[in-house]
Amino acid sequence: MKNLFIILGFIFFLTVTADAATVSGGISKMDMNNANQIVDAVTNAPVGNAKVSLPKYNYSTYTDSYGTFSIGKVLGPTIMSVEKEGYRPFSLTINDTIAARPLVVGITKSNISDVVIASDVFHLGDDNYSDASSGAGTFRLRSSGPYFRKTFKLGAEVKNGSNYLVIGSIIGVDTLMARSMGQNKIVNSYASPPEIFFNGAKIAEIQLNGDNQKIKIPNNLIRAGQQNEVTIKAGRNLMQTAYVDYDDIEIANLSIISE
Ligand SMILES: [Ca+2]
Repeated sequence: MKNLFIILGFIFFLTVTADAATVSGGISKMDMNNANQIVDAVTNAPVGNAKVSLPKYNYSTYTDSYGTFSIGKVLGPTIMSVEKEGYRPFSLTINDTIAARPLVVGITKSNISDVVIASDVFHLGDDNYSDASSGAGTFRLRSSGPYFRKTFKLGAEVKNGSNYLVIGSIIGVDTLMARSMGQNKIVNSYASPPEIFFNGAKIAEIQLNGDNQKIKIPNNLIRAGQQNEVTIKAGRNLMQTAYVDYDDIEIANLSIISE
């Protein structure tokens, strides 16, 4: 009997963990009218006329005055992005399981110091990738090459705060860590992580796929009131030595926020 309680306890624990996983990335579930809804993350008020897009399906729609919207059937991991004037661009990676249930997504008002570097989805790599990759099936765009580079101006005041590069969503990262976390089904190889550079200095490596990854930008690298540059370099397949095989990835929404 005692063993049965232990087993039941273990099952309960697993259930809680599985539920917790579905509410990560700013999503929570609600039964209200069984509808998907966009709300203000602070006030919980519905956000109407927000644009919701699934780039993979070439699909976009706008929320109604109750903030509700519908999306069709989704297969595999898919980036969903939300745009609304006055709010930070938001994206999250959904799949068939998540899309089958009502989604409530909280979005956050933008600050005057926010800098949107890219509000769309872009593909880095060489368009040569395995069906088992954590992004395969989701990739829609042709690769723009192994690098992304963008120059933008930052205000003079940003050095007063903490500054972060925020990656809205990233899919297709096939590092050893991504593989060990079950993010892809590749058996025989793995890739080096994509590298992030700020004004030429490496500030991060991206080991995992996911939403809203925040990377701290050291203030000493920032040229306040001047042009600054972000570079993202795709990783490489470390098991392919005959030629360079970049790890194909897609990124949605790139911005800099100051807090
Ligand atoms: Ca490749």
